[in-house]
Amino acid sequence: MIAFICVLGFISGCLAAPCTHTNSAEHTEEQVIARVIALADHNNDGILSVTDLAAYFVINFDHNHNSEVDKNEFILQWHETFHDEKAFAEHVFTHFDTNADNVLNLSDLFALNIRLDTDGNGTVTNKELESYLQLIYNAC
Ligand SMILES: [Ca+2]
Ligand SMILES: [Ca+2]
Ligand SMILES: [Ca+2]
Repeated sequence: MIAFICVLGFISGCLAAPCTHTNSAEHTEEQVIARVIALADHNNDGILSVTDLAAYFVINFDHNHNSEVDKNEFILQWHETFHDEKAFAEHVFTHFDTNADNVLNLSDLFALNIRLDTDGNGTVTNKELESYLQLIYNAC
């Protein structure tokens, strides 16, 4: 399995940025992913709008209330909420920060929403978010 992931290294970042998923509360990847989805899908309707993503990832992660989430804010909050180690939280941040300016804000979430909508039907389901998060965890 690891060899398979590394074959995809150019896509997954396996060769470029090797890291491991270590969780201080010993939560599995599946448990963390389920928790992310439960928290992000605010009204629990199985659909993740940009508003849902912003309501969770910006409002809860923005510690200094400047309407965006810098890398340190994201790493601290992800680590605190999901107990993934900080190096792994940074790995997640680099996927969410679509324009790679080290800040997560609405423009990233709009781009992320399009990226998450893999069947292109205009809405993002919990299942689509789950698949994307699994890719991030597998790319680690
Ligand atoms: Ca902030
Ligand atoms: Ca950004
Ligand atoms: Ca979709």
